[in-house]
Amino acid sequence: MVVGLVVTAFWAMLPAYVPNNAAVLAGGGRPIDGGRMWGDRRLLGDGKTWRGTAVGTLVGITLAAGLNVAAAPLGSAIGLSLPTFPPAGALGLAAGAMAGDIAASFLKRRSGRARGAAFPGVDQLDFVVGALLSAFVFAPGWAQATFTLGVLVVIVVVTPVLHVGTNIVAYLIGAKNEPW
Ligand code: CTP
Ligand code: MG
Ligand code: K
Repeated sequence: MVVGLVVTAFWAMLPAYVPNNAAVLAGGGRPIDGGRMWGDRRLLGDGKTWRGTAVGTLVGITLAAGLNVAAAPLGSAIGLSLPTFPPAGALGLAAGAMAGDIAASFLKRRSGRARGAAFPGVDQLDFVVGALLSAFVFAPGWAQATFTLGVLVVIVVVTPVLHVGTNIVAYLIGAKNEPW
């Protein structure tokens, strides 16, 4: 029962998890802030690019479309009713994850953290908060049905573990500059 909840929560958040990793692989090119400063610091920094953000969002939406096809056959094979993603829900999760990460960079720069500096807690949950908030705004009925209290609790507990693990792997294979 708990395993089912964890699998369902992970599935429902995949279109929010994958965009950040896709952005790391696709990143580069023009920064979103165009190099702008606020006081003596950058607004967002060179780590938030148009290309990374666009590719991350598109990958998340495409993944959601693929999950929609797989949900019924895979769900019946493992005896779970896996959620599918309406377009507004998929967009909300993917774009919201990117927006949450961008908002965190804004907070990092304002609090004097250089690009790439760790911000424990915020680094692990920024994209979750962004993804869930925008899913609830873009597709409220779907989000309420999908992200029940139990699913939300699992997401908040499991995501930081996944995030830390994924980033260590990304660092070890050379895809990321820092292991966080
Ligand atoms: N990236 C990107 N666009 C985004 C998010 C990430 O291009 N919207 C790419 C950048 O190349 C970035 C890398 O993914 O350097 C790692 O992402 P992240 O750790 O979020 O950025 P940092 O470089 O650590 O910068 P910050 O301190 O602002 O988080
Ligand atoms: Mg970083
Ligand atoms: K980040």
